Amino acid sequence: MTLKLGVIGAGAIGQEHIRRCNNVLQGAKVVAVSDINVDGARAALQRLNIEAEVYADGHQVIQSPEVDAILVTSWDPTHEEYTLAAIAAGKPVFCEKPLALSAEGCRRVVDAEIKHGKRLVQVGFMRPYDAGYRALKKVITEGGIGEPLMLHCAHRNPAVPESYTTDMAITNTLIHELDVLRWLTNDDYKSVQVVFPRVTSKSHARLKDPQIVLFETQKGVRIDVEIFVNCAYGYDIQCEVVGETGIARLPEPASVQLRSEAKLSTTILTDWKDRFIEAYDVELQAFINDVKAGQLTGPSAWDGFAASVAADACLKAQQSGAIEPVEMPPRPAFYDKK
Ligand code: NAI
Ligand code: ISE
Repeated sequence: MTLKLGVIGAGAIGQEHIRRCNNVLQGAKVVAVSDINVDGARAALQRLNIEAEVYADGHQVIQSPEVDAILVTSWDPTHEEYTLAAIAAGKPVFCEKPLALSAEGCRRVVDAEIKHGKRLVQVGFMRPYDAGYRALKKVITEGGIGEPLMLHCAHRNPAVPESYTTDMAITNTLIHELDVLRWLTNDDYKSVQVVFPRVTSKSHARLKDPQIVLFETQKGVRIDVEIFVNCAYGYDIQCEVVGETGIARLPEPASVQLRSEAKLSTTILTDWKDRFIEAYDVELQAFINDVKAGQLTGPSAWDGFAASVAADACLKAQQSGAIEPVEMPPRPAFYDKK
């Protein structure tokens, strides 16, 4: 059986996911798309040479009897509403990060899913599907560097538009680390502080860039994450784990080493689409397979909530300059092994 997908939001990642679902992955097909920019959605489908019904309202996609499962790839503030509507319709939903703009919003999704009685939500945290992060986790889990003591991380984008604000460095960008570092270390955050270095001249009026986010975890691990979204030179994701007996680093993406014109060089990628292209393929194939098998296993609404609890504390720390607690409630049994 081919799983019929409805996609809400046909921008950058929406188009990428439509392309991969129809041309790369197995067992699913996009049959309906919606975007507030209807003409843009039509033009995108034409460019991709894909035929699908186009709707102006995302709720029409959710309600369509032709659609079995939903992908939410619209702007961050719309995620909660569409995910709640998909749960109300009893349809599985893959929601891009963040699940909602606040922990409160994520909690509403968690509560709705628990009330429904079965997992319906997967959050678009793709890094746990990345081969490099998986290899790093294996080293840690197998004791290759002893117990982790410190993590040094960086999340660098070449540039962001003027619509990107200081808080989005947390809710839109750091949210990936907030999820993947919990998964990597099997630990939870205890407190956080945000430090602002000198602002780059490449930033905009409403964005303080870069930022350094400092965590202490429940096990006492110290983590620093640099978020630098106008770094100018490329798209660069770094993660180094310092353990009791050694250091493990996230591998760099494969790149030919070039000796030319008296220089030794390798290329640095410039776009998240290329950096995580395989991870996106694997996460969405897992979603499709799991929906067909009747049991979701990927990043859950609870993971979305946990990341947003930490994000809320980071936002508070941005404002206060102080060390803020991260208060994570216990996980409901509903999310055990689900
Ligand atoms: P984008 O701006 O290129 O595309 C968003 C699209 O959503 C636009 O076409 C816009 O018209 C549409 N839209 C906005 N409100 C809508 C609504 N109410 N109903 C239907 N369509 C609506 O943005 P981009 O980069 O594609 O990001 C989309 C989402 O995906 C964001 O939430 C972002 O955080 C997430 N994302 C995740 C990535 C990842 O690495 N997992 C990478 C990039 C984006
Ligand atoms: C974007 O929305 C993503 O999710 C990318 O993975 C991230 O690197 C970027 O900072 C976000 O704006």
